[in-house]
Amino acid sequence: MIGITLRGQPSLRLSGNPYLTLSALSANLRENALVSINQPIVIIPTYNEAESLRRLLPQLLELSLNILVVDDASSDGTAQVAKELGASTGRVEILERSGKLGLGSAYREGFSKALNSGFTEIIQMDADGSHRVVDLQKMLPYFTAHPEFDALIGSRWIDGGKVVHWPKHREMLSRCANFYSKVALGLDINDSTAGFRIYRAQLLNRLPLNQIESEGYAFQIEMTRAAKRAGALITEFPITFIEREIGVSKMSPRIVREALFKVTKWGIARIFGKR
Ligand SMILES: Nc1nc2c(ncn2[C@@H]2O[C@H](COP(=O)(O)OP(=O)(O)OP(=O)(O)O)[C@@H](O)[C@H]2O)c(=O)[nH]1
Ligand SMILES: [Mg+2]
Repeated sequence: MIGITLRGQPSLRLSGNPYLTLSALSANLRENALVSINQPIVIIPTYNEAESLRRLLPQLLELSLNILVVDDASSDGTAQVAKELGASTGRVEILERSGKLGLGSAYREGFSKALNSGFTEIIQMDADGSHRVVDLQKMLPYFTAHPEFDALIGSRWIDGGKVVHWPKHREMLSRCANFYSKVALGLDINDSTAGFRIYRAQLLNRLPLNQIESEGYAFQIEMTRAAKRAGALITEFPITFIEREIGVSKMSPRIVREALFKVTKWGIARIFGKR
């Protein structure tokens, strides 16, 4: 356990991350003096989400949390917007990558950075406004009050959950994909493709993150599967998911094919008892 006092800030206490080094912590503190690892961190992957981020970041910054934007060289100035909005707060960090490397790899890098910095509650959230801050305000206290859960999934497909402004075919696609994953993989989760989640660092530290290789929806399913295989207790919390109003979806037929192919492959492996 490490205690550090910084410019009159309360002592930052750190425990439970075997990979944390003092130099990683001090680098983090140098970069961002107001970051407190006692607060959760929200990882937001972005690709051309400047306008959406202008709406989302100010709302998130109303809460006591830190933000890591993982931007893949967006051409619309997303990283610049994140820098501008976060500059005065000291609670927004931007990981700028060289090109569009995929959602899965953005989260893998974001997780690794958050874990190395010693954060204990790590949130995943889309930038496009589909995931509401008002839902996060309910999810976080619930998760904190229930330490028995290793992860929480903001779910559209349980009682109380819903989607707004989705065309019927998107709803059918999501419902079918989730039903197929549930049955084929025995996941016991109704929304394993959801990207609105909270993980405890203890769980992420136990997962073989460098072996998770999916990039789109399949990434969320693969993380759910890996967490279950690691014995995680996962709870689903009802959310209202809003179809994006601005920007362009990065969902593509290739991403749907990846999920279908991988779930089938994992399902067959499960039947034949392979790891
Ligand atoms: N860094 C990074 N972020 C990405 C990439 N692809 C998507 N994202 C971000 O991941 C989040 C989810 O992407 P969306 O395009 O909204 O995809 P989706 O939510 O699955 O699909 P829709 O329901 O159509 O919006 C958004 O914040 C995107 O900007 C990528 O290759 N790299
Ligand atoms: Mg979206």
